[in-house]
Amino acid sequence: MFSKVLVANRGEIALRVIRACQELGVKTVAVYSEADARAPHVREADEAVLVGPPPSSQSYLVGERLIEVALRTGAQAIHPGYGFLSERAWFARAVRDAGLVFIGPPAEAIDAMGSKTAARQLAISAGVPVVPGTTESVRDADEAIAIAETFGFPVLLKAAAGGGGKGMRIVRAASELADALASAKREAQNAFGDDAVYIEKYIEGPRHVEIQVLADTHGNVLHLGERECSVQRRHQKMIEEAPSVAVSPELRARMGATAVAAARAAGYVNAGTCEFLLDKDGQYYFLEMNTRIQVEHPVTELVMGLDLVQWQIRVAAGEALPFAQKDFAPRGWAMECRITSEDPSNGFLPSTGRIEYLHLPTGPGVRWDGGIESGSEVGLHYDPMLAKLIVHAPTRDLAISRMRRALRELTIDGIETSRSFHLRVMDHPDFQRGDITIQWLEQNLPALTAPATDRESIRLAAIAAALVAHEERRAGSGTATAAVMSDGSTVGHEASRSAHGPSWRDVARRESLRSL
Ligand code: MV4
Repeated sequence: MFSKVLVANRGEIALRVIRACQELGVKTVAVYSEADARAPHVREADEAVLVGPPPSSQSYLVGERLIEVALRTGAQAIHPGYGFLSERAWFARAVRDAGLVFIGPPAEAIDAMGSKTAARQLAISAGVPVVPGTTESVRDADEAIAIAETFGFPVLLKAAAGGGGKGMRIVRAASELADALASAKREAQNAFGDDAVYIEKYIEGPRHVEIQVLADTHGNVLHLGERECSVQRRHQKMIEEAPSVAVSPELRARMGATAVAAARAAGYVNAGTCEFLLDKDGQYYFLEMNTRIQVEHPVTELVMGLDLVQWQIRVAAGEALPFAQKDFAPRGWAMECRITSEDPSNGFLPSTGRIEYLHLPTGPGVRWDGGIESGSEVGLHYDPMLAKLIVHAPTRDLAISRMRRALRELTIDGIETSRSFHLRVMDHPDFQRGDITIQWLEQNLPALTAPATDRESIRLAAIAAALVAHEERRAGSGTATAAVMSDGSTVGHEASRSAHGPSWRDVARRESLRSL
């Protein structure tokens, strides 16, 4: 096993990796930007090294500097987390060339899956079902129309270098194709420096279901079942669960075998995820493979009973997986809500400021993977995801009630967050029935994001506003912002503090508990 690992990331995933290392008896080196000098991942690591100014292009993305730090501090391996350098083949290669271990797949496997057309080609040759379409980029609109007519409209234009929805265009008729192709190419060129675009049949109203795979360097490739990730907005997942209501044990076995075949074809090692579309008829299609640990890995950990990040590290150190495929069947139900610094009632506008107060949910079946604490400054330099609230319960219904309970225990004051949105989802009958597709969130935005107007919420808002006014008078500083609650449970923004006695927040918490 390694004696020291450099963690090339920040926020909740840096802490997640540090915790895994601590439990394995591995020392950690954190890296941080000037904006993160007081971040929890810096404090929790055994050592921490400043790598640059706040913009990630000058800090977390400067691969050569991170490798230099690893060599200088005596780390033997680098864990990239997700985002940043995690899926850059050149970085995986540079780490290896420096005599270090990249805790992730071989650079060749990242390359193989990085081009979406190459990944489709690979999938097809491995017998993996893909959406009807091309494995070459289209030359011009005439060729694209001819291809589209072989499987019919609507079709989807996708960037070959893409992923995550950039450079995608739905085309519903031949007459729209030329314009759509031109704009998809423009967007692809701007986003990826490559204007290659290919064409697929557009699948209407599917679910997004993905399969976790785990492979070692001894030829063992396992799948760890599915995650249902359909609740997403603009390609940003908001809620994930495992298992999926749409996946039977028989379908899980088939999709799992498919994911294993795709991973084997790519020479995959370490943790990875195969993304599928699952249509209404139970047909599934391979989309792409994410060659990293994913944000939503905890729901798989909870239902499958293993620590994926620890296994990433153990596999990277050369250990063989001691499991057989038959050891894995999901136990109970796990659900994750992404807590972001975005204001649901304001178009999910990013919210910035200081986290004045943080109260975390605890109790049975609750897990918090976070990167924030009271006093954290939330800015605009990095991703708005602050933390993940994850629950595990015997059934899906019980997981939903547990999530609702945990969300109500959570208080984050000082910035707006996605908390109230998640409560709305938990209360929505479509979600409770599991009747959701990748379009569901965006089709139901008003109901999921409008400010609350019921009597109880307004009464609570009035109580909180009165308490804020009281606190302002007592502190003698009239700078507090209004504490109008949109969801009946947040009690506003603290702008003044008192060293003595209960704060208005404590009083508000008691009052709101009484009136709910
Ligand atoms: C699709 C599709 C429908 N039909 N391909 C979105 C990003 C990239 N991973 C592929 N994506 C899609 N590809 C065909 N042929 C719909 C999507 C899609 C989607 C997929 C997964 C999760 C969320 C999504 C949201 C919108 C569109």
